Amino acid sequence: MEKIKVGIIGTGFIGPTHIEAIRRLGFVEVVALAQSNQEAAEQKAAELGIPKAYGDYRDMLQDSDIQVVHNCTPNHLHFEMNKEIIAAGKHVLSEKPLATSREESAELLALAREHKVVHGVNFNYRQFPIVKQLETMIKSGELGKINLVHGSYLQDWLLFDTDFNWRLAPEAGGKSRAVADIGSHWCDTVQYVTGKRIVEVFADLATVIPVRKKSASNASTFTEQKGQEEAYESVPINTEDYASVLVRFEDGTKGVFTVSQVSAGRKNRLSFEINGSERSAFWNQEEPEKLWIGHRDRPNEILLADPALFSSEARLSIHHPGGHNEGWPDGLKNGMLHFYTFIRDGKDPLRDQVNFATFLDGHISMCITDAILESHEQQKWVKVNVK
Ligand code: SOE
Repeated sequence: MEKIKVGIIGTGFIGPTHIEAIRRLGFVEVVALAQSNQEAAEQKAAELGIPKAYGDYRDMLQDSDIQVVHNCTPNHLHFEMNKEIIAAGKHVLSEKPLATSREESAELLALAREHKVVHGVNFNYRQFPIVKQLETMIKSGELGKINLVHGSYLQDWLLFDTDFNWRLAPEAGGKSRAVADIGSHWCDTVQYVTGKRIVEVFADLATVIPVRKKSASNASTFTEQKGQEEAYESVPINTEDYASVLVRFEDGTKGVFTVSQVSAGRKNRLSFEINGSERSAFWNQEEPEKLWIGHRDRPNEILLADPALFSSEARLSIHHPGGHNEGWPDGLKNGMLHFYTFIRDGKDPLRDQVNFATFLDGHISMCITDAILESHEQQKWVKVNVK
């Protein structure tokens, strides 16, 4: 059987992780990548062993060999590029957030449906094996009636004022940062696990570091900058480092979550606890193989594997940033597997059931993000308006 042929746009932190996950599937092959210029594209393609390199993604969209395109670019490019990918008749797997507003994500969902292309969003945490296990346990009533859902998604890679990345600037990252970047994962994962949608939010946001020092070099995600001898430019920051959000689910279940990118020691700690009438469950992405059920009576003290804390020799043997343990590549592979099996089996995106996050999930996520921003601005409960 012919392999499904894929093109990737963007090869920063996340693009290569898509390529690696796809390579773990036998029936899909990455045949091309696109970057902002021909030289960079050729260099990356040689490094990653990809046959074709495009200096302009629009040329790649004309390539009739390619059936599926992954959009792994910075957030502000998602909307326009996703539109063009769909218009070119390609199936699309987009990075989150799907767009930078709910108006844009609604347009993308409608367009993908109209063109009948398979559409996915990389909400990869719902693909962890144990998260799936918890979803089936809740569905079969093992936890009883779900009363409370609470947790957080904490990182520390933006803790120092010398930490800088494109996500900090609204022009590239969008008007929301921590909420859209990682709060979106938290909401998607708990909605998936509980099978309930978040319908109302009350939010409090903060920019803990209002001015940052931007160095001349362009730091990529999770790259440490502190200690480098460089000239810095002071840049005012208008996107949130932190948010706490009260949430109400469609059946009245209540919850709350905190997101932060300035929490020392927390690398990629997406965690949630679900309290049901019979049992509770707790999961923490940094210990992906453990699902806690029942009662927990003391805090963890764990030194997490983190390349930033390793010697330069040891660093060569660790392939993902701190907190991206064994389950992370597996979850990503599962997402690719479900997405590509759907395409390979010729299933209908308008009718057949999917087991990966689609543009509808990406749109719901944008609606929640917009409601959170509005709630913070107005200091009141705001309904999540999914149209
Ligand atoms: C940076 O905060 C980031 O890479 C997110 O953009 C990803 O979606 C998350 O999985 C890990 O952290």
